[in-house]
Amino acid sequence: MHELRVHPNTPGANNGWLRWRGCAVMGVLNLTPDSFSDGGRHATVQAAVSRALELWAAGAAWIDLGGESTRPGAEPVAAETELDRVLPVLRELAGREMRLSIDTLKPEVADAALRAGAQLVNDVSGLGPAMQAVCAAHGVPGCIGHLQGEPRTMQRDPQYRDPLAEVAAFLRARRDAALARGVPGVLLDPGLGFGKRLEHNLALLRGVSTLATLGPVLVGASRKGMIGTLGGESDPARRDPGSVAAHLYAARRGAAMVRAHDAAGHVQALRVQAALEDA
Ligand code: HH2
Repeated sequence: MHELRVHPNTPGANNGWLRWRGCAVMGVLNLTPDSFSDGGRHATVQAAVSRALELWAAGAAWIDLGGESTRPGAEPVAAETELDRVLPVLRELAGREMRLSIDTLKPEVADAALRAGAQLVNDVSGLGPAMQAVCAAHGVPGCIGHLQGEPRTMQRDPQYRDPLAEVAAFLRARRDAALARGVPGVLLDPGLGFGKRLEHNLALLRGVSTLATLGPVLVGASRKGMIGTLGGESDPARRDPGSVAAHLYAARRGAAMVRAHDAAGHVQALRVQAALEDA
């Protein structure tokens, strides 16, 4: 059983807690022109809303909306640009009994998105003090992602002595700081591909059970370079089967949630795996 303390108004919450069995799916909804696998796919509010409804109907536990690509080499965008992409969609989705997450590095974007109806902050740069303050003020949980460096340059020469130990120490320290500051709950994400070479990503995936001793773990391998390398597929949009394989592995090691573009495929695969393990 996994649990996350959330705002009491979050759909499905019981006395301010979400509890779930097995591994849940966070569906990706990129509202960017340049995301590495689905940039420009949801360019109108109508297209984005209908994709969100599709992800939710497929069984996603959260819909993760993002207005800035964090792919390796991506240039940062202004907060206003990000908000122009995200807010109209959030406003359409708010009040529909869906759980909505805002994927952003910027506290001001998170703040505006939470006002517009999001109930979780997903920060791949680690939920630092300013982001913790936003989460605490709104009474919402945050996802703490580990990132070495910054998106523009993070894949140039990442270095670790012991990736699992270093990422675990970071996540533990940030978890403690966030909870002490009044953030109600946290998800812990090793940040696959965020300043990591293949060997680092593999060490972290193999170490999910260690990370899971620290709290609910979210794993995001969907369509990333490691899937392309391991699976021999250069087109990111064709990496869903390999993404499912990596995420099933993480789920067996205790991941509480996986972040996926193909939410329907992941929900189906996780259901079959759970049924086989229960049998
Ligand atoms: N990966 C991406 C974006 N957000 N959030 C979490 N918590 N964990 C991840 O691994 C993660 C994330 C990158 O994927 P995507 O959103 O598809 O691409 P882009 O950054 O190009 O928009």
